[in-house]
Parts: sequence; C-alpha cells; structure tokens
Amino acid sequence: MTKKNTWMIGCLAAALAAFLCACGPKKPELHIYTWSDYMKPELVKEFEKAHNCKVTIDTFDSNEAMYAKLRAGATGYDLLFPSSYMVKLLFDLDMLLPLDHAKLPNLGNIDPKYLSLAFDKEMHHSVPYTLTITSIGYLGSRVEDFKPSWSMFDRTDLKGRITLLNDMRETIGAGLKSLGYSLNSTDDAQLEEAKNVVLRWKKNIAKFENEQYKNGLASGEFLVTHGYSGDLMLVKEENDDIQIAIPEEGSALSFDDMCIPKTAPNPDLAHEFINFVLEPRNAADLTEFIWYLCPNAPSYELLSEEVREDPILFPPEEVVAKLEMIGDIGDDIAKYTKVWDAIKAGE
Ligand code: N2P
Repeated sequence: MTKKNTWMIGCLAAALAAFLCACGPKKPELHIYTWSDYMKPELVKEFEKAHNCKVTIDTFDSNEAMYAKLRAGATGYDLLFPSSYMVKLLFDLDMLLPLDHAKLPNLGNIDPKYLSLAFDKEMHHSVPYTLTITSIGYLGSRVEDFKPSWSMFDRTDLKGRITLLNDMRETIGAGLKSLGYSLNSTDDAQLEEAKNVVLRWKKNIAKFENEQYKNGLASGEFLVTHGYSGDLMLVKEENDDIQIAIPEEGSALSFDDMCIPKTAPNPDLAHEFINFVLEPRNAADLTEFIWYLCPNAPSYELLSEEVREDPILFPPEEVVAKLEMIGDIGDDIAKYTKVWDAIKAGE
C-alpha cells in the first residue's frame, strides 16, 4: 500500500468514527396526534429525558379532521387523543390496539365516578385523558343581559360578534339541546328542527370556529363564543373579563381519551406515556396547565384550593345532572354528517 493510500484510509476511518460518534444510535420516537393546547411542554421534556426519546406532537382541531387523516392512510402515530365517541368508531373499525394493562400500573388512578360514565369502562383500548364541558364564553362587561342559554346565539344585537364551534356533534347537539331534545337524538324530525335552529344561528354568527375563537374572545373581536371549557379557561388567564357559563337547557360532557392505533410504530413507548400522564403529580400539573380536568382521583389533593373549588372543573351535582355525554350513535352518524353538510351549504 502506498503512503498516500494509507493516509486516505486513515482519514476515512477518522471521518467514519466522528460520524458514528455524532449520531449515536437513533433515539426512539413517540408521535402523538392530539388537540392543540393540550399538553404541558415541560412534562414532555421530562418524559423525553426519562426515556431518552424524542416526542413529536401534531395537532387536529376536530375529531372528524383527525378521523379523515387516519382514514386517508396516515400511519406514523403512536398515540391519539380523540373524544370517546370517535374512539368507539375507530375501535369498531378495528383500528385500535388493545391496551396492555401490565404496562399501565397507574390505571387504578382513574376516578371511578367518571370511569362509570365512560364507554370503555374496562379501559380495554382507551383511557380517559380529560373531561370537557361545552360552554359559552363571553365578555362580562360588554354583553348586556347575558343569559346562560343557547338563545344567546339568536341575539341580533351581537350579530357578527359570535362564534359557534366548527364541530358537528357539538353544534348540532347544541341545536337539539336548545329544543329540549337529547344531543344524541337520531330522530329525523328532531334533527331537521335542530338543523333549522343552527341555520338561524348561522345568520347571526361571524363563523364556525374551533381555534381562533380563543384569541378572538380574549381580544374582544368576539363577544360570545361557543367553546370547550378548558380553552375558555385558558384564555380567561389573558383577559379576566371573560366569563364562562353552562347553558341552562343543558350541554355536552365529553371525554377525550388516550388510545394507540394498531399501526403505531412504537406502542411500548405509547404505553409508557399513558402511564406517565396517569402519575398523580403529572395529572395535577396538566389540569392546572391545560385547564381540563384529568379525572385522576389521587391528583385532586395536589391541586390548589382555587382549582378544587372551580365550578367548571368540579361542577356541582345539579349542573352535572343537566349535562349529557356525547354518545356513540353508530351508523346514524351519517344523519349528522348530512345535516352538517346542509348547514355548511345553507344560507
Ligand atoms: C383542546 C380542545 C379539546 C377539547 N384545545 C375538545 N374535547
């Protein structure tokens, strides 16, 4: 071998050694698909450190958007956070992995009071993450004669300064509730009536909106918004004129659950993450950060007194009695899709 060749081989070996050192073995990755403003970044960092992994979070703004993406073939996700009725749909389509309870020693922390309301009471393929009470947010000093009622969406003096959720089950459900019907109704005549209510509201609102309403309410662009409880509480931190009310005709209660798709590249790490969220300290941290109650019984005593007394996070029994779980309506979901399409297309 010539001197030049020996020198070149030496250089190549050194470059290869440097490359291997810099990259090291690839870190395991956890891909989460969830709602926005739904995780505490510090907790994610803690998890990454403890498991020497990288967590990537993608967000959706409605169950239907998440579903459409998965059905279109998105397969890289390890952990999903849909609402229970959507979990049921994914389960029925055989898209979810049964959970391995041996890897989830913290499962017993789930509050039995809320677990009794869940669809998947055995936590066979999903674990409750949070509880949402769909509410009305409004600016206390700017809205005269506020009434905790769906009729606020008919107030023509607020025309153009109101938003409704861009969420089929929630908004048709609100129309049904305003008429005194179940928000899970599958009765054609009732759905027709609800459609007409929402079409009437549509004339009065600025838009159907699931994300921007938060900042819009905080900035005063919107005066009354249909919203998810925690999102409204989150923006209340920015503007304490924001008030939150639960309509007296009744409203929706829903769980968002953690579940693992069958196509998950890293189901073990997904189990680790679920178990991490179920640590009482982490669940309490999440409740106080995202403002949705994590139904984790031993976490409650770790919450501040103010949070424990909050009527939206811990609603009194008479309020809970007026709430209705967004249920699984099986194939009748097609009726809602049809009504929703008509609402979106209608004047
Ligand atoms: C989080 C919205 C989740 C609530 N930003 C819907 N269940």
